Amino acid sequence: KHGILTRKSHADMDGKRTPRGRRGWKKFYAVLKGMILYLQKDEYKPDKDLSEVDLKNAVRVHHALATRACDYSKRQNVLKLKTSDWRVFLLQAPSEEEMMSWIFRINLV
Ligand code: I3P
Repeated sequence: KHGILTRKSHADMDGKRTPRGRRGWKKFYAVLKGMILYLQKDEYKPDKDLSEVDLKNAVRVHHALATRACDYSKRQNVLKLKTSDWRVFLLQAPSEEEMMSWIFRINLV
């Protein structure tokens, strides 16, 4: 699965709140492949290697939990992703349908 996702980092690997300065929203081209959600700067090209930054932004979604971000109302179609290493991301999809589809697919991994 792939598509546009806008990401906000809410908590880091230690489970602590992501500090100010790193809590902004950023748009990515997201690709879910195997157990990894790649958050890439540019659209996926099969023949192109991922950049170092793209690899750094990749999220392991094995044993992660995706839910609708019910407690976040500033933006629409936002899902909450909790990873097995205690990170928390808010991910905004372009539509309700896309958000539901991402939640479903992430939780299948
Ligand atoms: C954050 C940025 C986010 C905002 C966040 C700020 O600043 O303005 O958009 O979240 O508020 O800390 P920075 O880019 O300097 O990290 P919202 O869009 O949800 O308001 P927060 O600290 O209350 O999460």
